[in-house]
Amino acid sequence: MMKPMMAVIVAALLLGGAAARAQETTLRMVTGFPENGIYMKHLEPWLQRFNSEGKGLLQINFIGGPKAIPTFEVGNAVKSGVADMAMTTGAFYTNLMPEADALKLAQIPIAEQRRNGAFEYINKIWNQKANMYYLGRLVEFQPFHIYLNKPIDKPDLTGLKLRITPVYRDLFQALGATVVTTAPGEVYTALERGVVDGYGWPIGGIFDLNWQQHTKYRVDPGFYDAEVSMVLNLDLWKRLSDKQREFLQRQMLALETRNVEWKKFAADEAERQAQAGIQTIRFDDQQAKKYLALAYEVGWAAQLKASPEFAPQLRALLTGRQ
Ligand code: 173
Repeated sequence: MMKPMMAVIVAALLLGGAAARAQETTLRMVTGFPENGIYMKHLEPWLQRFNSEGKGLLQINFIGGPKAIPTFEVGNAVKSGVADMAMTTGAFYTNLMPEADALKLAQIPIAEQRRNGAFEYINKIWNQKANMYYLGRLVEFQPFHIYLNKPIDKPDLTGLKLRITPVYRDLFQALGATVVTTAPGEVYTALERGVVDGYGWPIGGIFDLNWQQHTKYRVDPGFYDAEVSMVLNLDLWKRLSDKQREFLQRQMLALETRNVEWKKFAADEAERQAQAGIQTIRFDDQQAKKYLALAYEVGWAAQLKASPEFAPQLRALLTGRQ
């Protein structure tokens, strides 16, 4: 028989242990981007720190990339709760809500979006239409570019077939291209087989899957701003304790302070592309101005058409122009 005092201590330990375990929640995270790509690399030190500081409270278990859940299914997985959390981009879940693709059109940084009401408005839409809580944005300052294997001398893509996601569709089609949508994981094969003459991608990351081997030109200037964000299943968000939510938000803010790193990365990647023999096709000032104006014009026109309810306010908030 245990002595009474001993029994009390043992009971306290058991209860304490059970309580601590009950409080710790593990978030199963997936990504729509390649597992060994730059975005996962950027995230790795954050994940380590998150899990060491979050012991007993909140943990993240990285399940995997597109092999676990295909790129364009990641949004559905978070919406339904098959996954708890995802690092992905809006273009990968326009099947849930066309508004998802609007974040690429932001012309003010996420830090400002958190101050001017954009962040709350994004959450209003994301909650309602995708059963997601929008946690924050971990990629900024990464404009998109056209990468080609055939030269052009003006903003005209007539006769070219390009790999896209919804990010690039309206612009590339407005410039006369034929388009084919693929996940990042299928770009290399499409280039190698000559199925496409080029692709859209941000300034950084083309080396991750060896696309430089089949890339002759990059077109400047870049347009929009690549958005990669963290989203969470909304039911799960509601189930978390205040303490867990605060911790998660604090970690997200810490991650966002590292977004400035992408500026240097952009410059480094442009240099690396030049080293790899990729030539730059640069529109002259007048062409560039028209090209960028067209990019935003067709981008917002598509948003206004697909989402008359939310696009006007989203545009005001994301561009900082009322
Ligand atoms: O796959 C893509 O080209 C794409 O849509 C995207 C979006 C954000 C960052 C990188 C790629």
